[in-house]
Amino acid sequence: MTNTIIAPSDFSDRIHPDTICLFDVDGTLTPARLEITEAMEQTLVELRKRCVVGFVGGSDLSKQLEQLGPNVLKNFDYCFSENGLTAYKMGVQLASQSFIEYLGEERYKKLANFVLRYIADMDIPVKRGTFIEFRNGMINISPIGRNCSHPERNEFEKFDLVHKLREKFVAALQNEFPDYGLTYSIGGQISFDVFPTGWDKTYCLRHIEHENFKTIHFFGDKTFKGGNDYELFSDSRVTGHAVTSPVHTEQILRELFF
Ligand code: M1P
Repeated sequence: MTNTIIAPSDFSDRIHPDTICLFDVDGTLTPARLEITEAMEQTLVELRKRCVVGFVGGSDLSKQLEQLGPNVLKNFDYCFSENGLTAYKMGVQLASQSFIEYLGEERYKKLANFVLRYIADMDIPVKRGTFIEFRNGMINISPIGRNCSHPERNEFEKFDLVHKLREKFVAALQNEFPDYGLTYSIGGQISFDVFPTGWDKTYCLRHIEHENFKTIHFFGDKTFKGGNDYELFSDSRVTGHAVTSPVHTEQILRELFF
């Protein structure tokens, strides 16, 4: 891939073809793990007449299809799932790397065994299923289990705020696997993501650097240090916008583009 010369795309149908807006999903385009509103959908349709539009989420594509709708690959110019480790441009999948290729089966097995033992010893009010979700570019670890209900997820989040279960879990992993070169990112309510250091949301910029966009806007709600939007928000190539809700995102878009 490194020697391939990729020509910039023609986005000349846009008012600002050299501007791209990238959006985090949970808390920025939609409420956490919930669906996009019609108003936001309409805003994005109008925005796409003005500039190039993409999302960059920590979740995998299946969750983004639930939240952003079944036509997500058509409705966005760029779809970056798992921080861009699964990437689509105009509906066509782009080449990427994988977590298991990076780590190798043996090292992954040790990590998974440690995680499952750690969770088995955790005393929390509710445990459900899918404690490790294996994705292309990362794994996602959840002490309660990913298939808990929505009320259970909200309860876990409150419980974790008090007991700092995820923070302690991450510290234990850092201590156990100091040489694995992994980053642990608490981006949502019930889990944390684990990926090779550098494969945070800035990874998605690798897919667009040849386009030579003059302005790259990024909107995210977890832009504080330690949040999973922090690295992209503070990247020197990016104009970052910290938002507090999807409504806030729309408000900033109106000020910038409409
Ligand atoms: O997009 C933020 C996070 O959303 C989910 O987190 P949780 O289920 O804990 O709320 C996950 O898909 C996670 O990978 C992602 O970073």
